[in-house]
This record gives sequence, structure tokens and C-alpha cells, in this order.
Amino acid sequence: MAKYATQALRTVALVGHGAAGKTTLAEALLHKTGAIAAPGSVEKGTTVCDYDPLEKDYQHSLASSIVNFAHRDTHIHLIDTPGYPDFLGQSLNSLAAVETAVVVINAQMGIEMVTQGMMQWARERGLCRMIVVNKIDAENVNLPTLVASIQSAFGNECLPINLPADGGKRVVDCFFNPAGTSDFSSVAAAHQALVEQVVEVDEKLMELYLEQGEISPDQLHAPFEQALRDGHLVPICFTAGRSGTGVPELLDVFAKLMPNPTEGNPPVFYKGEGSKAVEIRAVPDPQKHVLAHVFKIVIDPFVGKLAAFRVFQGTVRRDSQLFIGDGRKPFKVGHLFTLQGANHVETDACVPGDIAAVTKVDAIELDAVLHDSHDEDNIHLKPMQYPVPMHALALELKRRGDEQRLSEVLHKLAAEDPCLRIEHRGNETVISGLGDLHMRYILDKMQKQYHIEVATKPPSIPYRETVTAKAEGHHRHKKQTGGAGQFGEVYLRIEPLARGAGFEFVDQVKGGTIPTQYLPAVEKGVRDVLNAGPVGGFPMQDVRVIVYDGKHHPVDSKEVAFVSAGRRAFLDAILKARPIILEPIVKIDIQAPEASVGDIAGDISSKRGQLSGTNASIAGMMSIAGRVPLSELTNYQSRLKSVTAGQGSYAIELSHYEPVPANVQQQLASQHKHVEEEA
Ligand SMILES: Nc1nc2c(ncn2[C@@H]2O[C@H](COP(=O)(O)OP(=O)(O)O)[C@@H](O)[C@H]2O)c(=O)[nH]1
Ligand SMILES: [Mg+2]
Repeated sequence: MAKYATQALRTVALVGHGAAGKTTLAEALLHKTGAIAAPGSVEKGTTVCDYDPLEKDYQHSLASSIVNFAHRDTHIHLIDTPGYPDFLGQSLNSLAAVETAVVVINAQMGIEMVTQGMMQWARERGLCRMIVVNKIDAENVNLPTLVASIQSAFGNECLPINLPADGGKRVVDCFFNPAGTSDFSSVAAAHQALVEQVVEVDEKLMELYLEQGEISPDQLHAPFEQALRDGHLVPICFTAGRSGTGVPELLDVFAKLMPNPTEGNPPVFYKGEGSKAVEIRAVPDPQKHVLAHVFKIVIDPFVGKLAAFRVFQGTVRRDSQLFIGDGRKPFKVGHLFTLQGANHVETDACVPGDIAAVTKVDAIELDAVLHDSHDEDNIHLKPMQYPVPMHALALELKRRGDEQRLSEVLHKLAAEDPCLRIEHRGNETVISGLGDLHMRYILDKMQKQYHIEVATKPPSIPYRETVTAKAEGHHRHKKQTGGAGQFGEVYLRIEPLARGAGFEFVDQVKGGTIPTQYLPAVEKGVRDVLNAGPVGGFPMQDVRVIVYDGKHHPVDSKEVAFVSAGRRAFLDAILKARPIILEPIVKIDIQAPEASVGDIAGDISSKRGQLSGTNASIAGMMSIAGRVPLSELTNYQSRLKSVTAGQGSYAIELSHYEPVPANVQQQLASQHKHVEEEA
């Protein structure tokens, strides 16, 4: 049986910007509760959570890590997440598995980019939130100012639940037993602010409070949970994870005040697809049907596929038969594990609120819902909004013959990482991720874990070609080699189509001048040109080809002859129809600090771009929208980073195609000529 009932469970994710001290804090929590004998360190590569060899190399987290420990009469499942924006995929995943997001803020750095994002994403997911100000022992920290800036960025519902004392050597409780003095503000004032914030969610309690001037902590429990659920209260705690200051107090807050799985906002599941999907709410009852969500996949070279999931309803046992999404064939759980970083510990059963894992079930994918009811349609969780991967690299194998393995390895990497995209563009394999660091990690992993060597280069720009006028084309293909000859003649007409219309092939041949059986051959010849146009060798689009006349020969006409005649007639027409090269224009959405908007706007216009507007977004940040040719955005990530001191980010999507300027066309055409001459 599960060792703890649902009400005794707590689920928290440590989120926030890189180097805030999340992994160190997780280590301190594990140590304090006796789950490990001594705390390890990120620098020495000895922590439970940063167990991956690359994490030890880089000295920071790259993937989420799952641990659990007991405190008082509760059992806590905790997910440590990576904090650098490049690894957001793994942090956002983790939000789907917990009731509480603990946003860790580095006392030295204050509010950082990921802090801001996480406060917002956690709120949008309906999670209870709590802020931990860590590194209160460090030099040059100004905690009163930091608390004020937290309140101005995220609202006055952010209230200290304890306060540093003795110059940051310990913390004093402001909620249960508010007594003593703190380094700043006052314990009594902090207590009063908390109680007043909590009673606001309950009118009766509010009246009672106004009459009596005090409410017992017991009476405050239920409204406290509601205030957390409603986002009406975000408690702030103080810690120094490395020395352990504030860690016992943080554990008490987890045990006594953070919601158990029956007290949080239940996640929204959907049953069925598209407009027919109906919402269902999971009920954290161990007796009901199973509903569990897979939030993390690890592909281990030795263990195989590991799927970590959070149980939201029902009980998962070793002998459970579970369905995956709308899959018709159930799998048997077999071995059920809880995770302690890299270690797997077998367990018998998991109830709502538990986080566990199964291994070796290849059909399970990230975001899958596991359930045990035969009649269910596809059940899925409200999808997570991930940042769009736009940092693209084209891969080139260093060794021939590795093609099949490369594709297998990329498939595995993408299975683990929701922000890694793999595409085949023409004959290029292109991988896209969230930034430099992300890509470097993926390439390192390919080399060190899978021993596959690749070189990289910027992906080619997907240019296109089209025509701008009507024209006639003609070709007579005639060859006489020895006995049998080849003969075919084609007359055609071409017309430009509206942008984005694609390609049309029209047969207007009268009187069988080209016999019906040869028309597919003509079309094949035309389509050969479509794949690589005559100006720059790019695919052609937005053109109509009308074949209207020709000639054949009863003996010498062959398919090859009409393929060739079709191809050459089309080329003939294109060159008379003022052909041009088109380039992709993308919509760009840039997030950046207000102060750098001027620089960014200047930069975008120097890149032939146009801005369509700016909007204030979260505290001090602006969002800037516009359109830019994709070819101008090579290395834009590093450029934006330098203009915004690392604070900027952007996303792009295809808007439309436009003719390239004349000089660019000339350049592309001459490059194509060189290639043709060399070939
Ligand atoms: N002074 C001080 N340094 C800390 C504290 N917690 C973590 N660090 C250091 O800050 C760096 C980043 O810590 P880490 O736990 O990897 O942060 P994460 O990226 O949020 O997981 C490491 O060098 C830690 O030793 C703390 O409470 N005080
Ligand atoms: Mg970490």
C-alpha cells in the first residue's frame, strides 16, 4: 500500500532563474529531513539533483530532477528544475505535476527574467505560489528593498511569512508564533498583514477578526489554502540553502501550510478532441478510476525509457493495467518506482498526489495521460504553452553511414525535450531549440552519450522562385541515335498565380496532338523544374502551366522525350516571364526591457524589417511586434542578447513570401551559377 494518504502529501516544484540556489536548497531539504547523510555541493558535482554527467561538467541543472522526503507527518514530492531560459522546457513540464510552485529568488540578483516568467506561468496554470528569497547570507544583499520590489512587481499579496533575524543567521516565524525581533520590518506587522490578507477571502471570518482583533491559526487554515488557490496570497520565506538557515522553517511551511492535493486547484483534463472535447476535473480520490499525467521522459542508455508521472485520481499499483491516451491496448505497470535523483526505489502503490515512474514502456510519450477506463476517448491535460524553438542549426554528419543512427538519436532527444524540434528541410536535417546553451547541450549529449559526431552550420534560407508575367514556352525534343529515335514537342503557356496559391497544371491539348498517355510525362518534366527553378535553384511556386499543343511521332515518341520537352518548354517560358526570387518574411515578437526598445527598433529597420507596434508587458518590459526577412535574423539571438544585456527574448513564425531586393537576387543567382558550373 501507499505509505501516505493523499492528505499527507505535498507536491512542490522549485522554479526560478539559474543560480538562485534551487539545487542547493533541495540538497539542504533532503539533508535536514534525513533523506541523505550530508549535503553535497553543486561545485563538487555531488548533489542528488544534478546527477547527470553533463550537469556536473556545467555545474548547473539541465533537466528537472525528482526527489521525495518526509517531514513531521507529511511526505513531500519535490521537483528541482533548471533555471536558465534555454532549458525552460523541463521547468514548465514540472508545473503540470505539482500543487505549489516555489519561486526561488537570488537575494543578490533580485527579480530576474525567469522569476518573472514563472510567477506568471504558475498563476496561469492555477498553481499555488510561494516565494523563497535565498542566499540571505551573501554579501551585498538588501532584503527590505528586495521585498519592496517583489511587491511592486507581483502585488501586495506577496507577504513575508518569516523574516531574517540576527543579521541573516536565522529566521523568525511571523505566522504561528509571532514573537521576537527581525532584521527589518516587524514580526507583529508581518503577522497582522498576513492575517488581514487571509481573512479577506471569508466574510464571516473578517467580521470575527474585526470584533476580536485576532484569529487562531487553526481557524485560518482553510481560508489560508483558499487564499493560496485564488492567488490572493503569495507567502515569502527567507533561506540560505548552503548553510541551512531557514530550511527547518521552510519545511514547516510546506507541511503545515502548503496545499495537499485536495486543497489545490485541480488540473483541467479534456476528453475527446477539438471542438468535441469536454472538460473533466480529476478528483483526488484513491478509489476512483486512475488519471495520471506523464510530465517527464528520460531515455537512459542502460535503463531504456523512463516515464515520470503524477497521479491525480485513483491508485496506480504494480499490477494495474493502464491505457495511454486513446490507446486501445493496455500495458501492465510491472515495476513502479519513486525517484531520488538518479536512484529508483520500488514501490507498491501510488495515490493521488504521488509522483512515480515506470520504465520500458516505449509507447508512453511526454504529456500522455495514463488511465484505466476502457470506454474513454482520448484523455489529455490542458496543453502547456512552451516557448517556440527558433534557434536553428543544420547538422552534417562527420562519418558517412551514420544517417540512420542520427535519426534514431534525434528522435530520442526530442522525446525527452518539448522545446527541441527536428525537421528535414530539403536535404538538410535542422534542429531548433531555445538558444545557444540549449543547442550546445544537445550537441554535447549527442557526442558524449550517443557517440555521434556532427558538424553544424546555419540552416539555408527556404527561398522560392516565381514568375511575374505571362509567357509562351516551346521545345522540340528530337534525337536520332542509330536505329530508334526519340521525339516529342510541347507548346505551353505560363501565368503567375496569387502569392501562396502554389502550382496548377492544366491540359488544353486539342485533337490529340500530344496523346493522353504522354501527358503525365510532360507534367513530370514540368515538375522537375518546380523542384529547382532556373534563377537560384529554389523551388518554384505560384505559377499555372497550360499545355495546349505539341507533336508526336508514331514510332519515335517515348516518355523520356516528352519529359525532356516538357522540362525545356517550361524553362523557356520561365526565362521570358520575368522570374524572381521570393524570400520568407517572418512575424517577430520581441520581449525586451523598455530601455532597449529604441536600439531594437533601429536594428530591425536596418535589417529591412518593419515594426507594427509596441506594448507594455510585465514590469518594465515591452513587447515589440513586427515583420522581418528571415535571412536577416541569422544570429539574432546573440545580437538581441547583447543589445538587452541578456534580458531580451523573441519568437518568430512565418508570415508570407516577398520578392527579394534586386541586389540579393543577383547575388543568389550568381551563387547558383557557380554551383551549376562546378557540377
Ligand atoms: N552564498 C550562498 N550561495 C549559495 C546559496 N545557495 C546556493 N549558493 C551557490 O549558488 C550557486 C548556484 O547554486 P545552485 O543550487 O546550482 O542554483 P540553481 O541554479 O538555482 O539550482 C552555487 O555556487 C551555490 O553554491 C546560499 O544560500 N548562499
Ligand atoms: Mg539547479
